[in-house]
Amino acid sequence: MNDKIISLDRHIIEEQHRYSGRGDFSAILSQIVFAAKVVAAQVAHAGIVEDILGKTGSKNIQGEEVQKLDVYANRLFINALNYIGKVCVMASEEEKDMILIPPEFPRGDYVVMFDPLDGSTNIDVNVSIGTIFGIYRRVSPPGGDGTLEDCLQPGRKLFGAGYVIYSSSTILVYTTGNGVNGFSLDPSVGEFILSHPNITMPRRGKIYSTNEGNYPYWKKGTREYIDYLKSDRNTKKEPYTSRYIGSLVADFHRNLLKGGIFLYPEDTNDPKKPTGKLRLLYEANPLAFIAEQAGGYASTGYEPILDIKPTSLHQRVPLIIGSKDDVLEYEEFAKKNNE
Ligand code: AHM
Ligand code: MG
Repeated sequence: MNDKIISLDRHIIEEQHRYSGRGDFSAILSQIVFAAKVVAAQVAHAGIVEDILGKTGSKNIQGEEVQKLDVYANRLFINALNYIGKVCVMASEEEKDMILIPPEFPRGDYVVMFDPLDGSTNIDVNVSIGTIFGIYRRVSPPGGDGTLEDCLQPGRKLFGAGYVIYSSSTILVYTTGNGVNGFSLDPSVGEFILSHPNITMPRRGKIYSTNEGNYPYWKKGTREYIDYLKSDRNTKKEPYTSRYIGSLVADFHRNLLKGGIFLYPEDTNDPKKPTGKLRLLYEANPLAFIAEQAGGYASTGYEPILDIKPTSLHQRVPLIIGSKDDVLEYEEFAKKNNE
């Protein structure tokens, strides 16, 4: 038996020596891990507990209001982070406005952005879903409430980022700018254990992941790029493999480990998605930071995701992310034929 198991707690403490030593980030991450464990347990139950998948407002067997899983996860992350005195403001894909710390709790130096349960259309059908988070240092003066300026920092300023996948096993992947590591939840001990040390993304993959039903709405450059991947004209001289789960975290995780490119480009003819679907603050930025840390790359097709200066909390961006050479090649198509 292996008696040198590296738990997530140990890894966090070892990382902490590298950047500050105050333990603020470690405390935040521990709370995220706690909330993720509760979500993982709920997801595991979701198939068998009556009504947990039901609409918000329905009643459970005790006559209590039942929360939809994504609404529940959102509250869980907020309540796990708002009292610890390390965070000054949060923002969530599920909340219209930024989330201030209640008056009774102290304000800290960090800002947390999260998508509590991504891939919501997959909840009801037992397909992998996930949580995504990004952590910044505040730019507003210490002590007071966090501000919108704290929330609207470019991804380049991220201090740490990660995601959790709730799937056949629960896996947490995170980085603090010193490489990317993955941990699997061992349900027998209730701890995340280092299972994927120092993850690096292959320079080029052979998988593409996109909702190809949107093909008619894409710009010419994107259509030509996908045609190219499916042909023998590409660098591999054979068609790429298509894999699309429809949960960003799960599609990204597969491509992170195996190599590949994920695309949610802008839809020129669809007024609902003129700048893509995915959110810059909660989805694109944290995953772009992880991708770059693993040797990959994320782009809108025209500029690196991490360089965008956000202008609003729920801003959407085209997201092309994955193996570096694949994403760079997409940029050539996008820039040449951007109609
Ligand atoms: P959500 O935040 O409402 O769950 O939407 C985000 C999800 C991503 O996980 C996924 O990549 C994308 O939406 C799939 O969209 P589509 O169904 O248009 O292919
Ligand atoms: Mg989402």
